[in-house]
Amino acid sequence: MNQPKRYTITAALPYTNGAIHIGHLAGVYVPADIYTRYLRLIGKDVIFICGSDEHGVPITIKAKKEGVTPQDIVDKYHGIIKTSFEDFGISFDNYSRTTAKVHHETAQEFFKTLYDKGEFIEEITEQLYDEEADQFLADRFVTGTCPKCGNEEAYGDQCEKCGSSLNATDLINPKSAISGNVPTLKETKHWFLPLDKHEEFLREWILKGHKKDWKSNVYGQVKSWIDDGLRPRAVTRDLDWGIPVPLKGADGKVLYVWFDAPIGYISSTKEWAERVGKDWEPYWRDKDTKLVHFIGKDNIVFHCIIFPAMLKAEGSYVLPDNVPANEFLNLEGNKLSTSKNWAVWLPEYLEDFPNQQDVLRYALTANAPETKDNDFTWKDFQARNNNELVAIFGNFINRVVVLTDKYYDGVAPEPSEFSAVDQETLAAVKAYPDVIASSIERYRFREASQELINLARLGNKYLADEEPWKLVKTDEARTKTIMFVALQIASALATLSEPFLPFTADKLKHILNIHSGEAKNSWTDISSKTVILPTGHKIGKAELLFSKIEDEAIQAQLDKLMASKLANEAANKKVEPQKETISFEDFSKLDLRVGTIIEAKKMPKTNKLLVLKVDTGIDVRTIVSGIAESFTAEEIIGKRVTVLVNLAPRTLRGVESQGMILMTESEDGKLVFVNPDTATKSKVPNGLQIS
Ligand code: B3M
Ligand code: ZN
Repeated sequence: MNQPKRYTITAALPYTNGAIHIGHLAGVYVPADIYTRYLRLIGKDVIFICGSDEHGVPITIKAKKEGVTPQDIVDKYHGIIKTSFEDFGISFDNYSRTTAKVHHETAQEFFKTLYDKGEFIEEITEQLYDEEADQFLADRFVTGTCPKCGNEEAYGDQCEKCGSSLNATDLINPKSAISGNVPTLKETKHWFLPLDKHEEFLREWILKGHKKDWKSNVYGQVKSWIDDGLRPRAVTRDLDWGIPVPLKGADGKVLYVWFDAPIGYISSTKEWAERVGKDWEPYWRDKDTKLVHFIGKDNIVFHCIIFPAMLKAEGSYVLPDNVPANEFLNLEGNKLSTSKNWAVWLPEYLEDFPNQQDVLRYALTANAPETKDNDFTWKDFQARNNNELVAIFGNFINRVVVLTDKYYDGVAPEPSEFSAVDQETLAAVKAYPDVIASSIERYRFREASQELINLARLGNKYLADEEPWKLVKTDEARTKTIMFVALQIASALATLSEPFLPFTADKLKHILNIHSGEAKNSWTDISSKTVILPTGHKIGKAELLFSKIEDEAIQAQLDKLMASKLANEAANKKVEPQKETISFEDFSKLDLRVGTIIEAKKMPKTNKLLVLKVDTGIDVRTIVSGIAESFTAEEIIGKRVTVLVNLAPRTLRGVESQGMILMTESEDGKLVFVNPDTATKSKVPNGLQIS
């Protein structure tokens, strides 16, 4: 595309069935915000569009679970999510919601246009049905095995493991998420978008058009779907929560959430235009508009195949120029999980780290899952803050401001002749806007954030090498020149850090007193202006930009995570139902003895079995026990254990086992020995001897 006239930047509409966590920020919203803030800083006409995705089965499931209406659920989480985005400086021009009237109208109009153009296949097909719940099963109302990758937790519309988009009837061994029953099949009418009809267009547009600047993880997924062959997909559902299908005879049917949600970008744009008195159409219908969708990898098929096919079929819209989807972020080695509460929720983060949004923005950007899944660890978070933001960025700024204040009462000094190092440094500063821009324009935000830190590193090194604090007594002219150069770097950081660290940039502009006037700079000013911060300019007082994060604060987060893991496991612990009742006669046949393990070694070629020599008090015998994953051979030698001695011998991997060591599970699910209190002779009624 030639130089775009304007940009429409969208970020995936978050489902309003829960708060948002660090994975959402890392995957979608911080990269989108960096890109948009940068475009604004270089003077582009750009809109940043998002909103809450308020339809879909997950919301109705949550409402049912909490005994409230879906509207209650979306009202609650729309507010929480919108506030989180504001708190973290995600600078949308408009954040709407798909229950808004403008969206219902826009989505219904879009559907009607396609219907009137004959773009749908209208068909009565057999769909999965839950007789007990008396409702059709679609999307997350049904789970089963993915026919593509074998994932047993695939949903009716999508497999989150391989990303495939599915029709519910594709699932192997489907099970109703409502009653748990096996669904039956029942006829119902739906409208299908014939994706196969758009295959040639998609091939041409993506594969032959060879979206060279599309990320390889995105291009690869799309290519494999197209190569697998595209099929018609139902764009309506038999649900009571969603946007009614605008056709006669479609009572009780709503638009499929993934049909209506992407249209939410358009309706949110309309809402914005209405509010600011602008025309929305150029942002969606002018071929000189660059449309970019920021999403997570699980949304690729909807944004690269289905929505473009819809836009193409409708005929009046531009197509996305790029869809720079990120991979997933994990947390401390495990997949982020809302249901398992294995997450760092944004509201909670702010409680524990008040006013430190930029630290999280930076840590998530520096470690973003841009090309592969990546792991967020609290240790890395602490290191990014302490070793980079505090020790490099903050330390440099603090020294510049304190010394300028101390030597010149905060007034930028007049430099004398620049040394070769000064000239190299100033030249390097002027190159940074393009260096950082080059990474941002290629959606490489990790790389861009490191270039920003390199600029701070340059400043830190320059001061450390030039040591103005030593020269100030002997060479005033040189000291003034050094401080002048250092102030240029500090001022450049205030502008170039804004996309990444908006709160810090604002604070730094306040400290340097460059919010307005001659010293205020645009992105390109940093390269083009001879002087970025002029002599005579009076800066403000020093304030710390970042503060060190102590080990205790990190340990507290790790403890919190572990506590929520245990709580979740306890809450979801499946207690095995009691086995069938046995008679006392049966029970009295058991001969339990207290024995001592006198030898233990691993069974070759298996991870589960230990071969034990146990002194049962009757004899020393061999017992094979499946405890190798919970105990090492060394640690159990000498242990007193409860042994069922009259169990018929069994041969396991060629070793005869003559009895069984009794084990049970502790509260936290760990395997433990059934330990006798003390080794005393105690007669239990009817001769059950525990000795
Ligand atoms: N709400 C899925 C998600 O939150 C969906 C995105 C819609 S973007 C149009 O991952
Ligand atoms: Zn799959």
